[in-house]
Amino acid sequence: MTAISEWNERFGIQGVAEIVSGQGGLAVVRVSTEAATAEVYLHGAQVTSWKPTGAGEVLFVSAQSLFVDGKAIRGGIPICFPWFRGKADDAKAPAHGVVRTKEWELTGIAQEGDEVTVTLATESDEASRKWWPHEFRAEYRVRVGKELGLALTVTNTGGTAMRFEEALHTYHRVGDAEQLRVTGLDGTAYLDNMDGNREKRQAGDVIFTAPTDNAYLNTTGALEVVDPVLRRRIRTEKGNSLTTVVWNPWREGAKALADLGDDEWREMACVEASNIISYAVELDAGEKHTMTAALSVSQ
Ligand code: TA6
Repeated sequence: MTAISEWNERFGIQGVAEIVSGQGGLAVVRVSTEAATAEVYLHGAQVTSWKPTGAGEVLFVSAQSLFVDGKAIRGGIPICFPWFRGKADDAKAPAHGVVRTKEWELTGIAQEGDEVTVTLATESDEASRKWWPHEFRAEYRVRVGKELGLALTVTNTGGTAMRFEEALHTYHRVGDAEQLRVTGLDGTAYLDNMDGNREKRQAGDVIFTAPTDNAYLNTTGALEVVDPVLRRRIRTEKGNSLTTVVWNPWREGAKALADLGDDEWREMACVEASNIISYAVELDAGEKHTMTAALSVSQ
């Protein structure tokens, strides 16, 4: 485990990007420029805060979240890989894969004008091989500015083909989940995970009236979380992502999650650029794939 002082020596940019000890003593990159501030934990390469100048916090993190090695942070942008939700062929495997619960390596911090790009990487290891027999390298670029640009590149470093699911499981901070709507999915087929993954078709915008866990299929379009309470729209433009997941646990789901406050379901909505289920990615040996998502905020 690299000491925080060493990370700073290698990559810190005084007054712009510093690595400090964050919650639970976990290392976090704190970025601050004219355009925005942000926090990126090495744990899970998880962005936990992004505030474009003039806008409030865009991401939700639970007050009950754990910040512990081996556990997932509840909020921000967890990276799900190489499977989504439970592992189809192994109920004992950790949900959402193996990279959100471990420390990634910080591989660079670069400033260009009022934008700062933080890069991190992780690779297959003994822990990942326990659940998944493939060799991979995952590289993540986080571009912090007026927009938040995310790029997850997965390389098959093994000798055989591999198939994986991936998601940027973005928790949007919202004023009231009961009053917002998600646009960009009208007419799209989806699998309803609250109803045995029955296939349905979206009519109009997504509004939350109950526990919602939908996987929208074969959709590449941009999405907007339209929030009348915070009077803002959070837009997501996706790249190389063929599915979108929309989730809110509602009252019941929040009660069932130890690391989410009973009333916090109201303050969050997950809209997730992803490639899951029948749109999982297949890579031959040596091949790589990049999925991107760019977030922006408007009134
Ligand atoms: O993205 C929606 C979802 O897959 C739901 O099924 C729900 O389980 C949620 O993720 C949270 O998963 P987690 O493992 O972080 O509790």
